[in-house]
Amino acid sequence: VCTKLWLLIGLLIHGLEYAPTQGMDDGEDEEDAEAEEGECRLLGKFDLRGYVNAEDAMHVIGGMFPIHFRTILEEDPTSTPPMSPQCEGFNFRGYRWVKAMIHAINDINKRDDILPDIKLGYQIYDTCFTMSKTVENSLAFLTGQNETTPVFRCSSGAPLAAVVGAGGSTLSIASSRILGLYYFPQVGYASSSLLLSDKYQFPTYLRTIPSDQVQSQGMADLVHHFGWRWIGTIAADDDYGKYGVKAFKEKVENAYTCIAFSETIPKIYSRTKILSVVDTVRKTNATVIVVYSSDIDFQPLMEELIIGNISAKTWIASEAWVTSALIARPEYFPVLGGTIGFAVKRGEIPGLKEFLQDIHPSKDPDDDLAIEFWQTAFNCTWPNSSIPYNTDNRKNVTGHENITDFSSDQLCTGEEKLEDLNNTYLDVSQLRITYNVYKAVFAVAYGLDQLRLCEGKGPFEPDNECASIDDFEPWQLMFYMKNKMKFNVLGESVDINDKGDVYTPYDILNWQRNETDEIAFVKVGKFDMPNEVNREFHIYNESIFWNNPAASHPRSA
Ligand code: TCR
Repeated sequence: VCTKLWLLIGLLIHGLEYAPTQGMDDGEDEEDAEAEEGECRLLGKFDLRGYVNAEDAMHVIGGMFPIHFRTILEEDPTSTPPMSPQCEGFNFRGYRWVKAMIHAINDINKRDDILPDIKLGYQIYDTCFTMSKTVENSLAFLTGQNETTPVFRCSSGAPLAAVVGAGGSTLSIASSRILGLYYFPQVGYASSSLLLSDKYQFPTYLRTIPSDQVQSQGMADLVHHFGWRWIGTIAADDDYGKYGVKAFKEKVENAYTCIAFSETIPKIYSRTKILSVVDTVRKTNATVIVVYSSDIDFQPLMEELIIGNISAKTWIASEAWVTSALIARPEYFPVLGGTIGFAVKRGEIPGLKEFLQDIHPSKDPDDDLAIEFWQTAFNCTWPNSSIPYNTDNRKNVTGHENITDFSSDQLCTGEEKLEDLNNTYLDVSQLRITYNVYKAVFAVAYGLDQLRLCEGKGPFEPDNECASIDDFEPWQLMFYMKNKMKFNVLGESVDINDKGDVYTPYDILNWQRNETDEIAFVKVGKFDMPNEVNREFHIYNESIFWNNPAASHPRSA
């Protein structure tokens, strides 16, 4: 089984990592004459950053999170052996998600009503918000490596039960295509693209965030509620943005409502393309604009909208940026004040705040991420550390001029106080995706528990057998994760249907300014679609702030 897996992977990525020694079959090559079957040679290197704790664990859950914003582009990769790129741009929010996953696993390990006496471990990697890293991570899960030198996932080490991730839709789609080949269960916490509901293409993908069919319907209801006629749309150039806008258009367009323009935000930074979007926004008569994009992709456009002094527009925010600290900045308020957006259900996770605060670079000198966290958060350099922070190599490659290097020569003392920090990482007031991460881990644990509880007559061929929790195949776990996934997390019932989808309600938020001039996300309504057909849309009108001189509900006629 291992050899097959390995050969297939080799074919799949034409030798990104290990491939069988050439000439092994014909035996003509002198040097390879003595090569044993299965001997390998190194083709390049993975660079896997993250957290692995699988010691004395019985089962390991994989995780993929955007701990960094991007990889550093290398210009000439053919003059050296292929090396996995480095990442930069520390993402505090993604880092909090990682911690939430670890916290969930710790919580499950402490409980004795779910998986009693079974210790779960984790293997968590950074996707750096890019496709190449995500593919690398997915292969690492399959081959079982947790260092830079891969081994086959054979008998050593605890088996990987399932994978939680991979963040954005485009990344989940990439990893799901690989994991799906082996029927490996995967539970997403943020990927909401409608494509992922297609079980022919993504047979093993489940999620704890609703599909964007729901959100797009909510946006369309919002537009109809206020009777807006002309709507502009802006989408990130990925499976989230493009399919989200597509669903929105299908649901909103009718004899009365029309689309004024449709623009996309480039994935690779290009000022020219961004300026052309700004130009469209300036010229349009539509006063209502829907933006389906992650915060990371939207931010460069936001900068240009500020420079271009665009105002008096009402922005409709998709879930991915509606409460993002990257976008919800006081300096953006002149443009974005009054934004109305959809946000998935909030949750409280007991003990998470304390767990997040329990971080210090001196705790573990090998914990590169904790050191980078500290350096970035307090803008200082940890003594004797060679871990870079606040670097931005984009300007070398893409002519990105706006960005400066914020690194400082100041040394960290270790006395810096987390409590003084006003940072997304520690903000537990808006746990939405974080809460989904927590639920996703519980979904895996619940599936494992169902598998464990099988006794006597089971579902598996040939003789209605059960699988054993001590030794099962990922596809056997998948059987349980496909059927009757209904369980409780922190008092809330989670119900994942046979398409792997959930239907959880959305809060409708409006951006207003509070007394201290910060942006407050005020809940002005609710959208609940408990299944494919029924829905409920409510706006508590009085409380909305409109960002136009008359402070009144725009007409967008
Ligand atoms: N779905 C997006 C990614 C995403 C996200 C987020 C990223 C969503 N919500 C919040 C960061 C923070 C919703 C996708 O690509 O599917």
